[in-house]
Amino acid sequence: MIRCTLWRTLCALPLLILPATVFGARPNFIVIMADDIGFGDVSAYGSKALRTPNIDRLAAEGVRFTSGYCSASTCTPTRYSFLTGEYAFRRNGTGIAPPNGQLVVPVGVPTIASVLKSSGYRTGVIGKWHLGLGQPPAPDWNGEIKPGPRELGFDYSFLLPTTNDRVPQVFVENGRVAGLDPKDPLWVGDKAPSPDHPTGVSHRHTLKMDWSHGHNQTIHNGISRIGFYTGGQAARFRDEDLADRWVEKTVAWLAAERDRPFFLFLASHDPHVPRAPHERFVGKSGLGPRGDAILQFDWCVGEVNAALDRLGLAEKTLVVVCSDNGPVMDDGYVDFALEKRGDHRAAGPLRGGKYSVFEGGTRTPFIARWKGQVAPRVSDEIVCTIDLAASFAALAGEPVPAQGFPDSFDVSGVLLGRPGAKGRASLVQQDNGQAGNFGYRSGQWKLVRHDSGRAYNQRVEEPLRNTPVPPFQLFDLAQDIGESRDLTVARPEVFERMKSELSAIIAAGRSRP
Ligand code: NG6
Ligand code: CA
Repeated sequence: MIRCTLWRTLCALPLLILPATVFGARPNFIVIMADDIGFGDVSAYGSKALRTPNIDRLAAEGVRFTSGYCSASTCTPTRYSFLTGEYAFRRNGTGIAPPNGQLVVPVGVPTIASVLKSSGYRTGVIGKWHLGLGQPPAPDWNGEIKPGPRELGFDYSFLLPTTNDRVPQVFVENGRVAGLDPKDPLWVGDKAPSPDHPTGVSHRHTLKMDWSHGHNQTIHNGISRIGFYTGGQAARFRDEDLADRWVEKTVAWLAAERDRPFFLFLASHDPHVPRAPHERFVGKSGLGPRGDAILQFDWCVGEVNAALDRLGLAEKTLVVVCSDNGPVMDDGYVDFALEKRGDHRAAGPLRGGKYSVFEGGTRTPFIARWKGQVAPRVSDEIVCTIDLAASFAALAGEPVPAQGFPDSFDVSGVLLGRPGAKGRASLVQQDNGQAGNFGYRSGQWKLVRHDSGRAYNQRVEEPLRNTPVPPFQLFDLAQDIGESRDLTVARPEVFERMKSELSAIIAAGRSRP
C-alpha cells in the first residue's frame, strides 16, 4: 500500500515540475503575417495617419515588441526561416521566388508545421506562399502540385502560390488549382506564349493601374504582372477579393478545428503591390492604395479576433502579428504611395525598408497575445519570426529535433510576457540574400555589412534606388535608432568584436547551441 502511494507520487512528480503549458493547456497558435508592413504603419506603433484599431487591440491585450524582427528584408527568405528555423543565407535559392519556381524548402527538413503536427496539432496555411511549389521544371498547374505545404507538415493549405504581382492569379487548395476547368488548362511561363499576347507594354492604355518598373507582362484584372500565363479563366480571382477569401477560409477552418489543438499560418498580401484592396477600403486612409491596403489588413486581424471570441478560442490561442519585411513605397506600380504619404513615416524612426539590412528592413510591428495568460506590456527584448519555430515547439511541449531549427531560439517566455524572461542576445539580418549584405544586432549595437558596396532603399521616403554605402558601419541603437552616426572609428573594439561575431555565426552553420 505504502509502496503504491509512493509510486503514484513519484509518477506525478514530473507533471508538477513541467510548466502548465506543457500539460493540459497547450495553446493553439495563429501567426498573422503582413506583407511589407513597416514599423511605423500601425497606430499601436505611433502612426497618426493610419488608425489600426484591431491590431492595437491585440497590442493592448498582449505583448507589443519594440525590437520584433523578421529575419530578412524580402519575402521568400523570411518565410523560409519562419518555417525551418534556419537563416535563409545558409541555403542557396531562397531569394525572391519566380512565378514558376519550385519548392525551396527541402522535404524532410523539420518545419514549424511538421513538428507541431507530430505533436498532435492540426496545421493549416492560408494566404501568400511564395516559397515555390512542385518540382523542376515547373509546378504541374493542371494536375497535382507537389511537393508543397502538405509535404512540409501542413494538413490544409489555401494559397496564393507566389505573390500577386507575379502570375498566376489562382488559388491552390491542397495541391490543386481551385475551380480549374480542365477544358481551359492553365499555362504559366517566363516567355510570351505568342507574339500577339497582350502585355503591359503592348496594352498599356487598357491598364487600371500603370506599372513603374517591371510588372509589364501578362495582364489580368486590368493589372499587368511579372511572368506570362494563359487559360484557367474560371479559376482566376479578382485582386480586390483576396483578403475576403482568406478571411472566409480562415473562419471556416477555425470553426472546423476548434476542438483540437491547431496551428494556423495566415499570410496576408497587404500592403504588397499591386495594392488593390476591396472597393470598400478605397479612399479610406487618405494615403492612397498603400494606406487603404493597411486598413484592409487591420480589418482581417479584426475578423480573426472576432472569430476567436465567437468560437471561445481567444483564451486558448497565442496570436502573433508580424510582417515578412519592412516597407517600400513605389515597388513597381504607379499607386502614388510616396506622393500621398503626407507626414506618414512607414518605417517610423528607422532607417531603410524592404530590401535593406538597416533596421527598417526587418524591424516591424510584432505583437503576441495569449488572452488572459499575461499582463499586457511593451517589451524591448529582441524576438524574430525565426524564433517562432522553437518557441511554439516549447509551448507545445515538443522537443526540437537535434538537427532542426538551427537558428531558432525559444523565446516563449517573452512572447508570454513573463517577468524577467529574455529574448535573443543577438540577431543576423539579411536582405534578399545574393549580395553578401548583413545586419547584425547584438544588444544595443548594430553592425551593418555591405560586401556589395551598395544598398537598396536606404531611405524609405525616397524613390527606390540602389546607392553606394560603406562596406561596414556601426551604430549604437540606444542613442541612434535611425542609424545615422557611424561609430566604426570611434568604437574600434566594439566594431572588431561585432565583425568577428557575425563572421563566426555565418561560418558555424548554426547559431542555436
Ligand atoms: C521584386 C519586385 C517587387 C516585388 C519583390 C518581391 C521588380 C522590379 N520588383 O523583384 O515588385 O515583387 O520582388 O516582394 O520586379 S516580396 O515582398 O514578395 O519579397
Ligand atoms: Ca514582403
